[in-house]
Amino acid sequence: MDYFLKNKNKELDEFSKIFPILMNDIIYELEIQSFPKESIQWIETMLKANAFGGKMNRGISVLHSLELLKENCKLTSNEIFHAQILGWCIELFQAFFLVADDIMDQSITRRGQPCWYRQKKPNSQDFVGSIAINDAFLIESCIYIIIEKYFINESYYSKILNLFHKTSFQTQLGQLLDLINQPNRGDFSLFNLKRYNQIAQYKTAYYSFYLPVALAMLIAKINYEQAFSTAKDILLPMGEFFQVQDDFLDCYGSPAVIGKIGRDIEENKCSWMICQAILNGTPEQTEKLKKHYGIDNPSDVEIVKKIYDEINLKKVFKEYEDKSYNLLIEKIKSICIHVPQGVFLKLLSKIYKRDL
Ligand code: GPP
Ligand code: MG
Ligand code: MG
Ligand code: MG
Repeated sequence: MDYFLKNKNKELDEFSKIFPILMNDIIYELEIQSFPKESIQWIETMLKANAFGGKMNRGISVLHSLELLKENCKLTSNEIFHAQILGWCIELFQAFFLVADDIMDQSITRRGQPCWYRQKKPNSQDFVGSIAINDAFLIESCIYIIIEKYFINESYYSKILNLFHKTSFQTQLGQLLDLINQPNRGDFSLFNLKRYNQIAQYKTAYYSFYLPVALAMLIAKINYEQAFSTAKDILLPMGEFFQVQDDFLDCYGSPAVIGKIGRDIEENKCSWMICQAILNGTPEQTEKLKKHYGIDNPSDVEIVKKIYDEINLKKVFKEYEDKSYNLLIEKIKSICIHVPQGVFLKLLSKIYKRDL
């Protein structure tokens, strides 16, 4: 156990070391365009605050997947470096989404700190506020600066670009559905698992699970389409499973551990919890939920959580978690033809029974 922990820390240390290199690349872009030092400071503070300091699970997964894809060959230092850079591009992609998502969800904290839009500007008493919208765009643009610098001469350069563009579109579509699936408070007609799964797949699964593996496959120069669709068949349900955990933790997770304070009830979200409450509750419980769900007031939230407890959603979740885990294992064992099973098993092992 100690060995694995040490190894994990060493891996994350190695991965973390790449971040300042990429920051310098971005800063250099501003310097050669004679941007004033305040803007350079802003970019530096903003990137550190938003792209650094997460779990780095998505980022490190590119290298993990590449190692498992090339099972029997030792990776070259160039391949490792490429995997780490693309890993950081996913971390930046995630930061771009989270900065914007926290504004849209009116969230309070992220990774144990106030959300970026709620932080004070450097050397000022004012809040970052709506500048965070532009910061989200800037973080996204950094991805393409970095990809151009390190991949322009690679045969798969345009494939990486297409993959990021397509994944961005998919995530934004998921976010759209997440935001509009709540037309009127108290109207539960759109809260069902079919709609929920589509939201989760688009807003989370493509960028969090398919993207890291697909990028590793590109570095490994895997060309056959079938391999990518096989990976998708496994990774999209895995991403849905991850989002269900996120929704469960939004309600029952400890803010000190997850670093964020749940807002799904207040924000009237089509969360897995409310879909399950509707499925498992009595008509009376559903009526009561309709009265109190989606109100930004602690006593209404309290009532909703009390009904969740009465319905025993913790048990419903536990059963779901075990069932989905077993189904995913079965799926991995049955349809892996082009990609080693280890790639998927490793990802699944990172999220099963997670508490953050
Ligand atoms: C997670 O939803 C989904 C995203 C962070 C994607 C956002 C996409 C954009 C195009 C902005 P969530 O709101 O449940 O995440 P969290 O619980 O971390 O706030
Ligand atoms: Mg959110
Ligand atoms: Mg959201
Ligand atoms: Mg959430």
